Amino acid sequence: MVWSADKTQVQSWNEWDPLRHVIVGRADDCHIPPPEPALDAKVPEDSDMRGQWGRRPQETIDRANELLDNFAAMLAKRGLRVDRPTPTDFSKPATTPDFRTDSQFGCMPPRDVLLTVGHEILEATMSYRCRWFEYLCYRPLMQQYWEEDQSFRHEAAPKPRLTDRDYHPDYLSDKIGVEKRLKWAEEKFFVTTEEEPLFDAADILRMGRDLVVQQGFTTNLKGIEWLRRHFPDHRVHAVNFPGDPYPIHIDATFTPIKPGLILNNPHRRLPPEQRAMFERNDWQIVDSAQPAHNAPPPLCYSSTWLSMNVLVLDPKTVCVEASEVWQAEQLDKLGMNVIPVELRDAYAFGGGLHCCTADVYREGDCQDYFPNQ
Ligand code: DAV
Repeated sequence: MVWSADKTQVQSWNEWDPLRHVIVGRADDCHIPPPEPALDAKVPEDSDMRGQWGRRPQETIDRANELLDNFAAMLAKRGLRVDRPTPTDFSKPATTPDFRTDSQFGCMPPRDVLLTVGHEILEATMSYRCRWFEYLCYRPLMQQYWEEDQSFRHEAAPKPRLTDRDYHPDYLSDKIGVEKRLKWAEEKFFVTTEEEPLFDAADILRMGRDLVVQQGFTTNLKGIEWLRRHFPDHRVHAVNFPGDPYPIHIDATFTPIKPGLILNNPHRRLPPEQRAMFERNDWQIVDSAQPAHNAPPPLCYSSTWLSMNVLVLDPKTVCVEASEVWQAEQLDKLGMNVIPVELRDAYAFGGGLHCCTADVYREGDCQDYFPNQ
């Protein structure tokens, strides 16, 4: 099928084929949400965010929006169609019959919420209470795509209850210590329980017929099983990364660049038995370069490894955050054309270049990159 900018088509099977249509998030009205079990487990114990919540300062919102707008404009200039979400009022509490939390979060990272697989966009269950209603920011776009593309399948995973039974109480302390966290991660003891299926879309890598899904704080085994039954034509692989004391989202840990090449965070290596599938199919798993920074920017949930959170535009071209010189150098040496994009002042709003985007259309069809299973 030939892509044209005037005709909406939803399609994306992987993380690397030529990207033509994309959603870029916004920083408007972003809040630091009040404490809640799953969120607290992710905030590092020495973080400046502990105990803080409320609307982020306006000048930081304006700066983040400036960077996101520039990124969107650069993509548009390269001929991509770029859509933006419609922020809701994140100061409002999120309330269901099962829980209440006093504010919501934002809509900077569409990658966390929307999973595009082929002609389908699936809204993830999410696993934080403050993010339960975030899909609403994308509904105007989903409705538009649904009207304009007869093949588009708009799906939503079952909304979770998110009662206290979804979270292990052992994680409700800010004095666990990194050593114990690493031991728990190794034992696959995460903050979320197996009460009901839970997943964030950013825990999933799309690699043609194969979906690679990280089990961690935001995605549990029932979530992975739900995906397996929902995508019966795919092979769904559960992976985990024992070196990560705060495992949420796979996109600062394991980053596919093109068929046959994937970067792995050297502090969070894929366990040997899980590497076999890649090795059997001649995929190279390369240790990623070191981040350029020793610490994340202020009031940021994510680690310095957002250096790896790159956006692949096609198998020869990749967007890398402008200050991440080591990551850029490595990708250049691996034969990629690197486009530097300034985004660091927006990291605190929900992540890097991969997080703040979601695929609507990539060229190419569904291929089998792992015929030797
Ligand atoms: O390393 O803090 C960030 C992932 C954001 N989607 C990290 C993971």
